[in-house]
Amino acid sequence: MKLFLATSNPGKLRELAALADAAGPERSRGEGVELAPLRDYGRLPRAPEDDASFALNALEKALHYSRLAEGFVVADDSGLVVEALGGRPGVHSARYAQTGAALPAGTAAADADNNRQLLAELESVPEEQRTAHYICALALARSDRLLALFSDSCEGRIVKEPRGSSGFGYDPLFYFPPLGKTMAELSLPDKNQHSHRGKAFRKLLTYLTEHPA
Ligand code: ITT
Repeated sequence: MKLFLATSNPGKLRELAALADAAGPERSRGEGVELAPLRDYGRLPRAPEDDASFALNALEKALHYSRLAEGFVVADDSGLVVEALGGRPGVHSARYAQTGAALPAGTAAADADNNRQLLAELESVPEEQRTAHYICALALARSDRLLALFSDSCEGRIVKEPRGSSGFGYDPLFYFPPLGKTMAELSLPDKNQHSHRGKAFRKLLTYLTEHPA
């Protein structure tokens, strides 16, 4: 079964592709799940992404691209929620640095800019109050019809200096206590085993097994 991924984020694509490979054919009635980037994604009109929740954004994205492309479309909306910051960056995780002083107006936020912004905002926050979690919402749609929504989270803490070079986004700052490492110090299979995205994707696989096309 083929699923088209509506994302421009190479980190998400890498992780989701590895998750589909790891699932193997036995997870979906002998067919296997094949993921492919949405054709001509860069040339399609962008989906609105201005909702107040990850779930609504994922649903909007999946629905939008399912109108423009053939087949099953999966959209991922995800981000980092930091308790001491009242839930920020939240749904604005990809462009967090644009909201602060770290970037001149109109400049796209890179991961390093976002991480700098996060460290600056948490500068005076003590370790025990630096709790955070990642959230991932995955929506499945086809031909202008929403089929399902899956979401999950992953709990951690924001460290004071970046560590590790794997992963993407906030991973060098996101410490995962059960493994004693930041997400950027984990191998891809280890991150996928514990991450918000890995857990949400496995729910999607279970759904596909139970609802064969
Ligand atoms: P698409 O909308 O094209 O999928 P995007 O990067 O704009 O790409 P989002 O709006 O969902 O996607 O924002 C996700 C941001 O949240 C991402 O850019 C990271 O900054 C952060 N994020 C999400 N999952 C993460 C993860 O597993 N590790 C680190 N950062 C993550």
